[in-house]
Amino acid sequence: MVSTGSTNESFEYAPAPESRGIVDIKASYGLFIDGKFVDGRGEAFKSVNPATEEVLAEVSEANEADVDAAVKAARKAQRGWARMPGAERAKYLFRIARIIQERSREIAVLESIDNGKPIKESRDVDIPLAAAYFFYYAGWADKLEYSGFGSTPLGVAGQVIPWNFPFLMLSWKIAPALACGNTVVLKPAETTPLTALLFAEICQQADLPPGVVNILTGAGSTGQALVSHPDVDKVAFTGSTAVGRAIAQSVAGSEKRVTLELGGKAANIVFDDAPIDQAVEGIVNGIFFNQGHVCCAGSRLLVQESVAEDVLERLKRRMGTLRLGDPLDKNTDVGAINSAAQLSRIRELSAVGEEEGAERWSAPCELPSNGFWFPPTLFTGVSQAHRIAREEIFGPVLSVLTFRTPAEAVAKANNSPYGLSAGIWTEKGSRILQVASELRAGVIWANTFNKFDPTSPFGGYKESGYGREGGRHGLEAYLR
Ligand code: TAP
Repeated sequence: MVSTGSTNESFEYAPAPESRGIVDIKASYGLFIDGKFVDGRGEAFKSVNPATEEVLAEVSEANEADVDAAVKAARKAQRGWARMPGAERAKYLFRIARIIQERSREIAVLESIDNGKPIKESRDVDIPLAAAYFFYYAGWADKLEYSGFGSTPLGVAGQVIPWNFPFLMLSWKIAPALACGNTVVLKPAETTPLTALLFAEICQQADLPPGVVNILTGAGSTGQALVSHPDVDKVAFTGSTAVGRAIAQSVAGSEKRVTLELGGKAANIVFDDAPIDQAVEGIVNGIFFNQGHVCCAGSRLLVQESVAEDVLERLKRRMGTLRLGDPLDKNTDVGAINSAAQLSRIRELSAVGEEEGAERWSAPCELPSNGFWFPPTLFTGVSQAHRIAREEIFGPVLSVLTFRTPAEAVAKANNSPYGLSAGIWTEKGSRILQVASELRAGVIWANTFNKFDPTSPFGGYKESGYGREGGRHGLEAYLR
């Protein structure tokens, strides 16, 4: 039995783990090039379950020669893929979407094992959304001339994705690229390669022509070799601002087209007329969903001074009821931190917060002895100059600041090098429109947070990158 550490009450509940019997994790995996699995020429690396530190599998690392082979396969396949009538390409995308739905439990369990995220999130959010992106872009494949961006594909896309939403990010990248007639070489993150390799099997199952999708596992050097390969026409990257900047420099002066989806430090703004209990749910969802490993996480709470005490009291009470533990347990709200390296980054920045004079409060929950864990945490007494208010922590850590007027809220929200997303909580529709028009953020939610939809474009301003993914706008990145 597991107990929650509520501040007011504690109760026990029976574990309800999802069976991992549905997944078949192989001892070792090769690279997926030209429709086949082949051994990589680099050194193999291990993928680890972050909740237990169990080694799951040995995975091939692609070196430069492997990258070259994958790009050649994608180039060879591209002409035929682009010439295929859009309605035929759509059939493949629809087929992939349906297979994702059919195998959704298997993909969700594998994602939770490899990534550490709660099964209720991979099962109810990541995988259904991934299927939805394939369905949505399948619908565009034969209607590109109505997109407003032409209908000529760019060619071969080199795509590099992070570890926080491995399967969902893959779908954001691959679905629009294929719909537009491009072929792809995709590199998943080193710590979460397994669902991308399962996707390679799905491509085989869907009879996708060889070379249309190639999956190269590996570390940063594989990603670097991919984005700097001279025969790649388009680079699509999601990850940190530092790596995004390096990529932008490396492709500058070439004809490659680039989209960068980078970090964020979203303000979640709560006005005094907001329904407080709903806002508290939104704050919790904003920062503790996926352990805060979310580029658009509401990591800065801006709360109006007159209700700050009430909001914080209710927020702490709610945080005390969050269940942290086994990602495969259907009751779990907060899973494992994805890697030891990420855990030490979260610990380091949290220690800086305390050194800078902010006050730390963590939910009183028991942390498992194995694996990588960090309790849901908030900092009060945070000022705008503090590093915890400026830098992306990318973990379950919330910085709380207060404001008195809407103008001050907007000024504080915009006082960030990032501009990816924001949340507004108020009863007044006019205030939502006014504040939203003044915020420099690519995505703004009102009285909700972290809602995604394939029809809606997503992307940032400033150091959060450029280009949009999703919706009709997402086609622009893959058409000439
Ligand atoms: P990064 O270290 O930037 O890694 C992202 C991907 O790039 C990984 O596959 C990584 O490989 C690869 N990579 C590393 N160095 C590279 C290089 N020099 N050239 C090409 N590829 C390289 O970020 P992360 O730690 O995985 O992810 C967290 C960051 O991503 C956060 O800042 C977060 O905000 C951002 N993020 C943004 C979004 C959007 S949509 N804006 C979405 C998700 C995440 P390895 O895994 O082997 O290092």
